[in-house]
Amino acid sequence: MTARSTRPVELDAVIVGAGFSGLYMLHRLRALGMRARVVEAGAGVGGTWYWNRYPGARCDSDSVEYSYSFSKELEQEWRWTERFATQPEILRYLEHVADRFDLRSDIQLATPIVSASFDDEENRWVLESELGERFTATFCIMATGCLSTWRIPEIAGQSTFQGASYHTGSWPHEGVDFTGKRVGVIGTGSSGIQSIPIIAEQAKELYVFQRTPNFSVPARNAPLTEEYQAHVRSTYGELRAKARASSGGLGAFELMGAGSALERTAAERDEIYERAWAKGGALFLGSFGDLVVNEESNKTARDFIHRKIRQIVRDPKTAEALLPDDHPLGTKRICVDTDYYATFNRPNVTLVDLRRSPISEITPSGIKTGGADGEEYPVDCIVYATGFDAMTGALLRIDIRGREDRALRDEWEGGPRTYLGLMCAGFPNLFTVTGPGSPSVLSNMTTSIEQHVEWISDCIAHMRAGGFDRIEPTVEAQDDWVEHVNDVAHMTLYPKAKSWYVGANVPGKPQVFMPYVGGVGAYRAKCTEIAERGYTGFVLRGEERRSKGRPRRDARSERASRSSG
Ligand code: FAD
Ligand code: N01
Repeated sequence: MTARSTRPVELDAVIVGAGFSGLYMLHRLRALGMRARVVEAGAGVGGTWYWNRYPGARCDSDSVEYSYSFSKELEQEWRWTERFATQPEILRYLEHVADRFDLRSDIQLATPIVSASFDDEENRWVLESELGERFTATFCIMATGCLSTWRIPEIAGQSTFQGASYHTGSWPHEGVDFTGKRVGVIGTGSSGIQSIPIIAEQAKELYVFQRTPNFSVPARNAPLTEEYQAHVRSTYGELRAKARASSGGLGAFELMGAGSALERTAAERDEIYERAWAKGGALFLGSFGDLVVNEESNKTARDFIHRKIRQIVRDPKTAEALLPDDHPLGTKRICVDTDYYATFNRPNVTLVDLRRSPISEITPSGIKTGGADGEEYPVDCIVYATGFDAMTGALLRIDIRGREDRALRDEWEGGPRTYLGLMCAGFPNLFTVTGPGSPSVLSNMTTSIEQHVEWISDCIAHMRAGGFDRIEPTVEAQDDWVEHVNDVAHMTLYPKAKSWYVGANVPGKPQVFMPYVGGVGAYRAKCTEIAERGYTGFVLRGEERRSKGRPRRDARSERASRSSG
């Protein structure tokens, strides 16, 4: 019997995705006594950390902050070993969370969802998997990830290549040994920059195909001492509270130089940049308060990094080719590396500058640049570090149909439209965790994920207590929010870069700045206020049932009564 002919699985809520978002969502909905199930395409839990197993993969938010805060016990029990945890360590953590909170029995793996349609009459979502298995539920929560749809660009001749090809976002579980191999890495974003130094140590020959140079700062990764860990454990509450109120979702974030970089002398500025460079990590962007809003200030940081690259890279031609110059610092995700620039001093590493001569084709035995008289680089393996169809990719791969059979793909033809990044008009009871229009990828994502998951589960609790069976934003509220997201973005330098934040990395994708740049603290306050005022901008259905005598608890009392892990 095929899966298609079986009866649908009936649930109160279906959650798509088993990463940080989906795991916590399941925990919260179970605490409300709901029948909930996670469906996940992968064969394991962990999301990003299940798929991205490339050499050097690790987080660049400090591990102690790149973690859940909802369970004090979990916080106290878990020991992170390094400032920036490796992929295997983060995956172990998420597997531990799945076990510790006994989540696995409600997680169905290897189940890629291909469609989700709203049945207006029944007030239920009907999801279908690739194998034809169906799930129906009142609530559907997309925890499908902002960076989960990896993409390989189309290049002529690709299918003729005789060697092995890999994408960083879908790395073989058994690992890849590059010893003695000639390797070509295409792409120099965060994934390329993390993996290149390690591949270079193994490979006989490494060619790095760079189209656009990126800004990278040293990670200064190090083991975490017992004293530091004990200090964090004893002050975790404070750290998390700061993270929730902060702009970027990190409690330890401190502006090194208050005010504008332009208010300092060149020597004072450099002293602060040197300190930030020595401290390591993406917090370099916090050297001054105006780096992402003032182009002249930004140029001072750019010039500092240019000087560093020229100091580190011995061959002047290679150093010049590595200098990022087409976008202000920070307007593409700043990269964090260990020995990236120094890797170009190795005799087995060659930088191929695609701005001088683009890739023309992939041949059976290598990568060719330029025209007919171009150069061919012979390789045994190709590593595509070419990124993701970010933020909307995973959602639009699913054929999502709302009321009156309207397709999300059509509604978002000109770019994503959401209210708060949480819901879309015309798609009742469908929630998105870290959807476009929320701070998401501009923040430490665990802080933003927890906030979204808690808001969604509080909203569902409010509905259940109040006898509401449907929630949907109004078109007006959504339009205002989309306009606000856009206005705030244009107060910054972010839209100046051809980044994946605006969809510029995917041919044909509408170019709209997708995340909300207004900051985690301000955004959180807005979401809370909306809920406390009875979900302004949303329409809740079921008032008539409430007025027939069912008790209604307001959002504030719901939140007070919610249980935590
Ligand atoms: P994901 O972890 O992406 O999980 C989504 C899951 O949904 C995936 O497992 C996917 O298979 C599943 N899914 C998607 N579509 C379907 C479907 N149709 N059917 C079934 N299942 C589906 N963020 C930070 O804040 N700090 C960092 O240091 C950091 N480092 C990163 C490093 C890398 C290499 C990458 C790629 C991202 C990094 N991020 C970082 C962002 C990271 O994606 C988030 O921090 C976080 O892991 C997202 O969790 P999630 O559960 O929302 O999504
Ligand atoms: O992807 P990217 P990523 N020919 O899109 C190049 C998170 N992350 O996987 O800039 C040649 O940044 C492309 O060139 P260009 C983090 O949020 C975090 O590296 O378009 N080159 C670019 O160099 C990050 O931002 C960590 O000109 C082509 C590269 O491929 C996000 O995930 C680690 C090409 C893609 O870079 C994505 O990072 C890893 C072509 N046809 C990921 N097409 C941490 O450290 C694309 N490129 C926390």
